[in-house]
Amino acid sequence: MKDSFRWYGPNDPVSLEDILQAGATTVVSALHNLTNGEVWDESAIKAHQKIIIDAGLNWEVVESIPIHEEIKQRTGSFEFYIENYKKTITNLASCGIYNVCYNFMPVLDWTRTHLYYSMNDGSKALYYNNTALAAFDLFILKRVGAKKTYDKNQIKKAKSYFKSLSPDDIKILSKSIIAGLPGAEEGYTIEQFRKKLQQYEYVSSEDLREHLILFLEAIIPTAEKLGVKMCIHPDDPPFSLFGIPRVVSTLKDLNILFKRVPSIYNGLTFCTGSLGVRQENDLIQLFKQFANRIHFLHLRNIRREGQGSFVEANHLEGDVDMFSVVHSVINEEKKRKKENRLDWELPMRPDHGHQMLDDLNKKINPGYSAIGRLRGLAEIRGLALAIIRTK
Ligand code: DNO
Repeated sequence: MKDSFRWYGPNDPVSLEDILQAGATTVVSALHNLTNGEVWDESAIKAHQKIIIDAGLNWEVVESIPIHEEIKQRTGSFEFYIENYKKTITNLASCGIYNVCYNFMPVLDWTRTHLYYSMNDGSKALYYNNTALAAFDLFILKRVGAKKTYDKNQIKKAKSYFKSLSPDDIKILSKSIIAGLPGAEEGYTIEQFRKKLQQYEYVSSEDLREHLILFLEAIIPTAEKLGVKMCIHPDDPPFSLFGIPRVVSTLKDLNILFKRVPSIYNGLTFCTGSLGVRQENDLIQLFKQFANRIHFLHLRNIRREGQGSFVEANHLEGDVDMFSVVHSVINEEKKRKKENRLDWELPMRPDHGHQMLDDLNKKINPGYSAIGRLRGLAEIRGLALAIIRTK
C-alpha cells in the first residue's frame, strides 16, 4: 500500500511536515479554493504540486473534483460542466496525476450529526445518529414531506430528542449536518439547504443513476485515453437522507454502475467506513468482486448502532474486520505484481481518526486531526507488515 494522508492545502492545520513525520509517503489533495465546476488550470495544479514535492511528498490522488449539481440534475449548463471536468482531468494528467476520487451524492457530501462525540477514553469521534438527523429534518428544517420519510416510532423518538435540545444544541446540530464538513466544498444555511433540496423534488433514484451513467459515458473515454483512473466514493452514509436519492450505496448499485460502464477507468474508492455501515455489504466479498477496479483505499472503522446509526471507531476496532480487509488488499497487490501491473500498489489513507491527546486543545478539521490519523496509519501499516512477513 502507498501510505497516504489527506492534506487540505496551505490552510490545513496539519502541515506537510507533520504528514511526513506520521510516516506517509504520499498525499491526497485537491484545489479546495476553486469553485465547483471551474477548470483546474495546469499552472494552479503545478503550483500546488510543487509545494507537496518540495516537502518531500508526492501528490498521488486527487480527492475530490466535485461534480457540479447541474450535472447531477442534468439541468442548466451541465454539458459545459462536463466539458470542464474533462479539461481538468486532462490538465491533471499533464502534471502526472492519474488518480481521481469523486462522489455523486446530491446536495450533501458526507454527513454526521455529531463532530465531537465523547468516547470513553476521552477522545472525540464523528458520530451519525439517525434520531438526531430525523429531529433536525422534522423539527428544525421542517422539510415538507419529511413525515413520510420516517415511521411512527422514529417520529416519536425524534420528537423527544428534539425536546431535549437547548437552543445551543440546536445550533450545533444544524451546523454539524449542513454547514459543510471538510472537503465537502459546500455548506448551507437552513434556507439555502431547503432550496437545494427542492431542486431534487423531481429527481428519482432512477433519474440520478441515469445521470451518473451519462456523466461516466461522457468522461470515461477521455479518462481512459489519458490513463486517469476515476474512483467513485460510496455514499456516506450509504442510504438516502432528507428524501433525496443516493445511488452508490449497495452491491446492486455498484454492479449496475460497472456493468453499464465497464472500463476499469470507471473505478471505485474502496471506503470501508462508508460501505461498512450496511451490514449486508460484505466488505471482503465486495473487495474481491471489484478488485480490478479498486484504485484507492479509505480504511476506517465504524461501530453500528442499528437503524443506520454508527460511531466512528478506532481503526482496528469496530465492525469492520480490518485484518481481513488488509489481507485481501495484500493478496490483490501480489496478484497485480505478478501481472506486471504498474499500478500494483494501492494508495491508502487512514480515513479519519479520533481527536485525541494534544489535538483536543487545537483547532482541527473534524475527522482530520493529525494524531488520530497518525494512530490509524501506524496501526494499519503494522498490520500490513505483519501480514506480508508471515505469508
Ligand atoms: C470524508 C471523505 C469524503 C470524500 C468525498 C469524495 O471524509 O471521505 O468527503 O472525500 O465524498 O468525493
